[in-house]
Amino acid sequence: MAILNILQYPNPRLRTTALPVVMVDKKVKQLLNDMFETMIDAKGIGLAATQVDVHQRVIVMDLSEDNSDPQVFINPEIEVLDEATQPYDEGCLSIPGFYETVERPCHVMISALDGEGIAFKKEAEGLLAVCIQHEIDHLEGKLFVDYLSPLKRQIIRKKMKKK
Ligand code: GNR
Ligand code: NI
Repeated sequence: MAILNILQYPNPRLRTTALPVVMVDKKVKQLLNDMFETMIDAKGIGLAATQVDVHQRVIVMDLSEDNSDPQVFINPEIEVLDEATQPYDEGCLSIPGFYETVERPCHVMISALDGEGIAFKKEAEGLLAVCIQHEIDHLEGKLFVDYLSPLKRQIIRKKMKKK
């Protein structure tokens, strides 16, 4: 196990598009373990491989209080089930200290492979729906600040560069 370095905005590597995983082999399982350890250490509820500079479609998540509910999503896709959106104050381990409200569809169907490479589908609402969309955005090189006004994004970018 290892704690991996989390890329910080505005590192251009965060804009890389991840490629699908071809086979869930030992190397991918090692990555999943390292990503869980990194996410827990950073006190996050989710982590996309893009954030640790690995450009494969891999996400880990744990929405429980005590890290008792680990979830893996490999090659995830979502289908929007309801165009209605919900606002949520989002944060990101790649943009620490900044929280802004983002509107996203509130009801989606997730299709993915689990940590053993088995395909599954899961309906998501609430925090799971918010988080999976935030993480899939990372895999496509997108960040929550991209939903903000250019002015707000520029302010966050400048403050992050100062750190
Ligand atoms: O830890 C995280 N919290 C969070 C809060 C609201 C909306 C999304 C998130 S995901 C974030 C971890 C992270 O950066 N994942 O990419
Ligand atoms: Ni994030």
